[in-house]
Amino acid sequence: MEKVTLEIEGMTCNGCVKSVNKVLESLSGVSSVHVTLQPGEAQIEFDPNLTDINTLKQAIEGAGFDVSG
Ligand code: 9UX
Repeated sequence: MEKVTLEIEGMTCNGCVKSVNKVLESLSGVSSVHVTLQPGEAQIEFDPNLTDINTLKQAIEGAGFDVSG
């Protein structure tokens, strides 16, 4: 498993946090997700054979947020 922390812009409430959690958990290859509002970020554990950081970023952006790091 590989771990990454992505900085997320645009989450303003816990509903947003839940949305981001949900889209990330639904991706194949993602084994653990921890999203926080303050700071706005997601800590993700994933299998690099099944997914990659770009896919994770695109899922977050598809949910309506910006990934800055
Ligand atoms: Mo709360 Mo976050 O209504 O969009 S989910 S601001």
